Amino acid sequence: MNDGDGTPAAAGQGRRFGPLGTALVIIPTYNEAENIKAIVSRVREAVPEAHVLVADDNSPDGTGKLADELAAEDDHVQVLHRKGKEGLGAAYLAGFRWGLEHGYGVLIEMDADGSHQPEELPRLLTALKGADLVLGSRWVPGGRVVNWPKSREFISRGGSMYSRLALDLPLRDITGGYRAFRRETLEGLGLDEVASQGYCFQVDLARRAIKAGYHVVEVPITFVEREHGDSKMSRDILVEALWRVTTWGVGERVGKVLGRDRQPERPVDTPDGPVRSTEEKG
Ligand SMILES: Nc1nc2c(ncn2[C@@H]2O[C@H](COP(=O)(O)OP(=O)(O)OP(=O)(O)O)[C@@H](O)[C@H]2O)c(=O)[nH]1
Ligand SMILES: [Mg+2]
Repeated sequence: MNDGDGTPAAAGQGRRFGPLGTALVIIPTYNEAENIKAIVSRVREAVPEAHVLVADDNSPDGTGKLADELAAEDDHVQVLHRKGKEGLGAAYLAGFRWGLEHGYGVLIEMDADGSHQPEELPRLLTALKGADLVLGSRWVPGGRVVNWPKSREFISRGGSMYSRLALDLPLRDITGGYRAFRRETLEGLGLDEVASQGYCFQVDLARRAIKAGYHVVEVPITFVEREHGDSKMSRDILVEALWRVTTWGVGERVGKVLGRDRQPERPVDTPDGPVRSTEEKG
């Protein structure tokens, strides 16, 4: 399921995937005034046909206003102004809903701080032609991080490894936030129930995609540490993620022992593209 170089393998082989449609790059922002203009212009250059949605939580440093200026000059740029800081997960969920309502075929997660390089977007999109979900991955062969202290790398690698084991997921980078979803995949994940706090958000989306039987591919990326602005990562976010992942893992194991384990829903191909097929329907 996870071949590391973006080529379809295992679960995806033999499946026909529908055309991708227009892509929307969603960039959540909180105090990214130093970064927003550069990141949007890099996205526009790397994938000129894609649209950009900046999801700003009323940043005190005026990021939202700068984004408005970009939107006024460019009809491929939109801004979603949110009332106040509610966390990255909530901003993405609002961005996903906006993108689905507006008919986009691909929804992409990307940080504003330059850690996710827009120049790698074409590779993610190429991989998505043969997948339901593509994860930009630091921890598959060819993936790497630039300018990260060893301590940060240890926490990130450890967090992914712990999630992989606790949740039995065949993925190397489970907490990463550079991702491309087909719209049908997001529609099938049950966004209303996704845990929206901190790193749990990314783990929960990946977990739901695998459990639902979607074909998830990891593509190596070079993750670059932010140069400008402040990190929003905190100890509380890490502790909460650890607690949630443990709770999910224990819940799944207890479910298995009690025989409550459900078969995964599997997408089946039709001439119109992948469609959900569920046990209950039959
Ligand atoms: N809308 C919104 N965006 C947020 C919020 N928290 C973080 N973000 C954005 O989410 C992205 C990732 O946040 P970062 O602070 O870079 O988190 P990180 O990558 O784990 O940490 P560093 O790279 O060390 O800063 C950035 O674009 C942030 O501006 C929030 O509460 N609301
Ligand atoms: Mg960052």
